[in-house]
Amino acid sequence: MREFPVHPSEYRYNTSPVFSMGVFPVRIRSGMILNEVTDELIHLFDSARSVAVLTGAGVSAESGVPTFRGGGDTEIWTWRGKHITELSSAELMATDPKLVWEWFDYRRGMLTEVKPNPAHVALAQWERMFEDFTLITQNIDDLHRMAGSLNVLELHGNIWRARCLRCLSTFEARECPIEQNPPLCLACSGPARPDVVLFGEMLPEGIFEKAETAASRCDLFFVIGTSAVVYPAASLPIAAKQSGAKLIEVNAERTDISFLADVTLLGKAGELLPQFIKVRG
Ligand code: BJW
Ligand code: ZN
Repeated sequence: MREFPVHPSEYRYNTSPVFSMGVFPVRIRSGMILNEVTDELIHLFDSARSVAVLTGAGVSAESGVPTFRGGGDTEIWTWRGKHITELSSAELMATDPKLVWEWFDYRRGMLTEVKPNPAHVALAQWERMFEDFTLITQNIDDLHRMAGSLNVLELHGNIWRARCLRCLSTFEARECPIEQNPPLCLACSGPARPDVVLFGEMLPEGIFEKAETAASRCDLFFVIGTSAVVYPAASLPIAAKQSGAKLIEVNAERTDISFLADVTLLGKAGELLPQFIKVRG
């Protein structure tokens, strides 16, 4: 196990109310960086009453899904020399919706071969271990559900759904490649778009509020495989921490949120998450 100082707060013991009330009878120092799940962390996990998790592209990296901004030794999405902020943008949707469909068709093609990895599987198991458990994801790839997670708050939508631009109804659209660009709504035959949240667009109504409530209510919040630069998703670990939750980050490298985490677990999510539920020695 490697452990080294990263932040002055590491030298102080955390004295948050949650700790002093004795909910977690273990002492985790703020700002620790670890590269394996220690007995203390397992104890913290086992003692939690309410757990919330925010995942990002890194959780699917070991399934072979490229990330958006890299990190670890993962690939980054590239397509026709254009940047993600241009391709997945409200602006392109308004000016060239056919191109946006081509971009998502390409993405869907890659995803048809992809399966959940041990990180997704572990999170599906966690859901069954806690009475109060909320899985919030920025990912649109559906891999959490494929792994068996039952309740998933998809902040940025789902790549396998389409949304009608005329009547706004959403429907499952799994054909790949798409037969018609744009695909037509099953209810009103209007043109549909991918049911995902592009840059500059609002998140689906109610979903973020549910995520925020879970973040403010939980006593343990995990932020896993995200660079934590895209808002409002990146505000959730901050809200959790402000409400007194312990914050555990799991990432291949340090991120913008590491300074706030009680513990940053550096490594691959697929190797680290199963360690929380491994058979106790
Ligand atoms: C591993 C690993 C392994 C690798 N194990 N780890 C406040 C402040 C500043 C800006 C804003 C703000 N509020 C709003 C904004 C604007 C904007 C924004 O945040 N911009 C920032 C980039 C500056 N936000 C929005 O536009 C949002 N809408 C909004 O706020 O509406 C209100 C509004 C409307 C209009 C005007 C103003 C306000 C919407 C954001 C939607 C984001 N959509 C995307 C695309 C979805 C569709 C698609 O897939 O194409 O969502 S962008 C892209 O980034 C995608 C992701 O979900 C999202 C987050 O990325 P993520 O998951 O963090 O991935 P990476 O690649 O960045 O990180 C991977 C991490 O994994 C790395 O850290 C690696 O180290 C790690 N890793 N392998 C563990 N094996
Ligand atoms: Zn319609």
